[in-house]
Amino acid sequence: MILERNNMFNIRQINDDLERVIGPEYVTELRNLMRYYRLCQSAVNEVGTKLENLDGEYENEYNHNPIHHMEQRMKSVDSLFNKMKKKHLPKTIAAVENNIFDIGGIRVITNYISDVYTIKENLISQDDVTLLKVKDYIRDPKPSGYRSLHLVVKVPVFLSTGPVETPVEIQIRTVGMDMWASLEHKLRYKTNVPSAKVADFADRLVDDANTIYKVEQNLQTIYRELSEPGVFKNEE
Ligand code: 0O2
Repeated sequence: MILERNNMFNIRQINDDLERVIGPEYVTELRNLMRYYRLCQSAVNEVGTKLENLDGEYENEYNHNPIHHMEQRMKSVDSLFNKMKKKHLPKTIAAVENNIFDIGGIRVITNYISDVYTIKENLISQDDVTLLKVKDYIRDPKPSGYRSLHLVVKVPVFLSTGPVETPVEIQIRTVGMDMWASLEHKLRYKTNVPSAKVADFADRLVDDANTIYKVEQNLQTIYRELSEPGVFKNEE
């Protein structure tokens, strides 16, 4: 399993971006936001390690890797403040802590559909993991065709002053769902085509997402029939 670290914590970059967005005069707010970014980075590392351990355990016990690969990322300062603007929030640490839970994010790409739920159940059953939010876009896909299971969890980050419960967003989806999402994202945002033109293709994109889902269901059925019992605990 490969762990990719994208757009991770770069202290100077984050500091410069925060100064640019909220202004250097707000020294206390800057320091608090920097501290929060650091906490979120640590929380992402904690959850990443938990997921690596789970994958290793399944490999040992069942000769099966639920996780194909993982990507960790920190939300850019621009993306954070765009989201805050959309939600009409002030540029303060309190507003960030109370409303934004995806500064630290992990995307877990699984081999099979059922692995998505295996990962979820095994992770949230751990004593130091608190589940804050679940959005199941696999059982209930978005109108775009997007499928993924989104969780927000809190884990303790241990500082000299004691543990600080810190949120991490986890997006869990299969290889096929991820392939569709990354290409659809590029089609939607990265082409210079007007969005009305992209909208003409919406039905085809939904059809493609459904086709990929059916293929993944078939592959899972074949794999289940070929593999030893216990591999898929959370059948779809
Ligand atoms: P980035 O920079 O990747 O983080 P919230 O207010 O936090 O509860 P949120 O985050 O606005 O809700 O909404 P949602 O839809 O639960 O999750 C947003 C993320 O899901 C997006 O991140 C995408 O990564 C992904 N996503 C949601 N819908 C689609 C879709 O139709 N197509 C694709 N390709 N991805 C989708 P961002 O916003 O891009 O930011």
